Amino acid sequence: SHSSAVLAFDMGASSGRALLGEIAASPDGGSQGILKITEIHRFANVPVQFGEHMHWNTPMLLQEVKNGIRKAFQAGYAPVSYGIDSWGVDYGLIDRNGELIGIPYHYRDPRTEGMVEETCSQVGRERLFQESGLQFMPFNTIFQLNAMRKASSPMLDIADALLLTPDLINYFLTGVKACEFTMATTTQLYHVRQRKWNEPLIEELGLNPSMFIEPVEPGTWIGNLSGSTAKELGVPPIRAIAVASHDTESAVVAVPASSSSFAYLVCGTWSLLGTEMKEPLLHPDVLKEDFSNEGGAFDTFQLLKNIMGLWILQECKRQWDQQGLDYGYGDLVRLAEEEEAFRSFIQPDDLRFMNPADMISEIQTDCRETGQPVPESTGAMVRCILESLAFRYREVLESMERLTGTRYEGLHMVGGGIQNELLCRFTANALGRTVWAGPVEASAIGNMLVQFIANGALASREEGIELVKRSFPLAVYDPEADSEWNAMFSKYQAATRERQVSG
Ligand code: LFR
Repeated sequence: SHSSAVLAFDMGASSGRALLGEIAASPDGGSQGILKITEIHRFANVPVQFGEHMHWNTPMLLQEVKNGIRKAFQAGYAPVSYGIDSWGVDYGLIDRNGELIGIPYHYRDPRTEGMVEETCSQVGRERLFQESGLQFMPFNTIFQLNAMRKASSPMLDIADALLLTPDLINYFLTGVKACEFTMATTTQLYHVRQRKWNEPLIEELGLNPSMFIEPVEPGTWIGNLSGSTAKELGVPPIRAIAVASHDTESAVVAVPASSSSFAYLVCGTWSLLGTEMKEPLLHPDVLKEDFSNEGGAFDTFQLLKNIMGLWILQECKRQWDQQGLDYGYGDLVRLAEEEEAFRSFIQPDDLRFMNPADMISEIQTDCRETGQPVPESTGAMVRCILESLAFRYREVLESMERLTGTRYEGLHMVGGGIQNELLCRFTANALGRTVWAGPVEASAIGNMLVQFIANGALASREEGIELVKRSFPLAVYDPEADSEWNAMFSKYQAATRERQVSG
């Protein structure tokens, strides 16, 4: 029978999943289909420390993607294609015999310390912004590669190709070396106005321009599972589609907005707050406010800002888990609700929270240094993190409104982080605007939509959005009347004013 099912792999910094997507008949007998998603496989993604350096467990990631493909067929599904999206910026280097060189580094590896300053003094900060359009995150590919070069890494000498994470996994499944556009723009080595790799910059940094492969648009059919992969897994050689392989961009595809100008927050390990544009916005204020113009699907650019996000809470939870305190996220939220409100705040984007050895002490030290009450209990800690994030969202949304000259009615929140209902409620209150939350699996759904279009099962992005709206109900959070949130925003700002943020 004819199948239009697709398999989406969404790899996040803490877990990965394989979801099967099918356009199915509507249960109420309506004539229009709905998107049915089924979880096929889920796996933890735990970084590995090798001596001083932090790496991804890339062999495990490849294996788990294979397991996902095999399990889909074993469960009786027949996806015609698969696509992979993941976090940005990270890469594997391939030698001239086609083999992986070393173990891909994790973007939180400390070797990039000081590299933003060093690289900027070498090539110029304004120029770097004007050409790449990106926010200065210390882990951008440019800074990782410059750190390797400054260390005279012999790996660079033998590198023949650079493959960003989804392209790297695709290569070992298909034998095809490709480079997907949205991911390419996260490197800071892509020239956003010329729409090609920034060769002069690459050369000035002493890197080999021939490592960089010509990017393809999201929705490109890059090849099929190789004969050996298909045989290993006992599956047919299904199509490999380059989706919007940067997870943030896949998530944006699935935002169920009803106008073309909307504000969104992609909420996972990171919080990406942004809005969609036709062209990159390269005004000096965008550099000053340190926003990104990231390449998106369907010929868009996404003006957005990276906010440290739920990483801070994930790290605290990891410590509580290690202490044997068996809290689920539900427990943490309940403890936070019992605590006094607006006691102490952190600036989530302070680089001290990027990868501290002990997140709990880092927060406590920060509160002590800023003369605020120190959160001691678990609930107080969670409350401090969630309130601070919500106020940070307000700060960033307002700065985005100044940049675009647009007022946004509310905020679309998507991604795994919206399962934290307290965060959604706090956000609505902090903004004093409506929050529409959903879908949770935005990245996987955006990944599927791009595959459906590539395979001819959907005609357009607009059809895809309508499908999402019919299939996934939104949770609506309206700001509470007469809340103290508005008055407390200035307290947050006073407490965090002195703090250093990225860039
Ligand atoms: C979110 C994300 C962000 C990127 C960060 C690190 O998952 O992809 O967009 O800045 O991870 O790669």
